[in-house]
Amino acid sequence: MLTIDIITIFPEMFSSILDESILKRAQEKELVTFRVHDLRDFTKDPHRKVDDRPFGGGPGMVMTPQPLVDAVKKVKGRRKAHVIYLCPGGVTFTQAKAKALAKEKNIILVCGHYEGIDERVRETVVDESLSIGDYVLTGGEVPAMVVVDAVTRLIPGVLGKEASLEDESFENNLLEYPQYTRPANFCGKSVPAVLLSGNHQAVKKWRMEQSVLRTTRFRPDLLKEKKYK
Ligand code: 4FV
Repeated sequence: MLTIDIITIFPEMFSSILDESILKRAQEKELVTFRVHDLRDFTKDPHRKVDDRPFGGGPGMVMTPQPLVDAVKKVKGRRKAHVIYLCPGGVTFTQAKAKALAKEKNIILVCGHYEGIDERVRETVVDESLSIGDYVLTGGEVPAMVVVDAVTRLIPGVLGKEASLEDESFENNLLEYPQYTRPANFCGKSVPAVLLSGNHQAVKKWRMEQSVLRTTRFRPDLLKEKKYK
């Protein structure tokens, strides 16, 4: 079973997403364990401080190494765990990375804040830095939630049988085909006839064509990575 530990100065931010819907049920089905840790519980600073001014001057504050390093070591204990720091400078998080992480036994997510963390934390306890995209957020909590959600739903048994992981976006580096549901006619807009034909072969062919068309139009970069030349 996968255990995901999260180290943050805002532990309460996670209560909402971890105690709802699919993530909640995944815990109830003992398919995954989430543990959220308050970084301030690990600081030796008498005022529970976890940040300080940057050496070399400049704006903002930097997260000090002691609380982060001690927190990761304590949370890890004697277990083998994959430690991830969320930051804009990290490797871009993708579906392929989510699939790889879903096979791990223990993941520790480190959430930064302010201008980031003391570099010696990376050198000491971080295995990998991940970014959810080329923009700057106020903290690593939202990126950590993105990773938790994308990874947990890939754990076998988390998504019910009705949900298929087979032909969703980024499978085969293709965007997903258009979806339709009742009513067949909505505000004068109908549904592509092939989807009402009952001809599964024709539906499968149409969906692949739509996926390639959409990917070509909206994400040609994905095709470059794939053999659909
Ligand atoms: C981020 C991202 C991100 C940067 C300063 C937290 C913030 C603050 N993390 N993907 N994009 N982090 O913007 O992962 O420390």
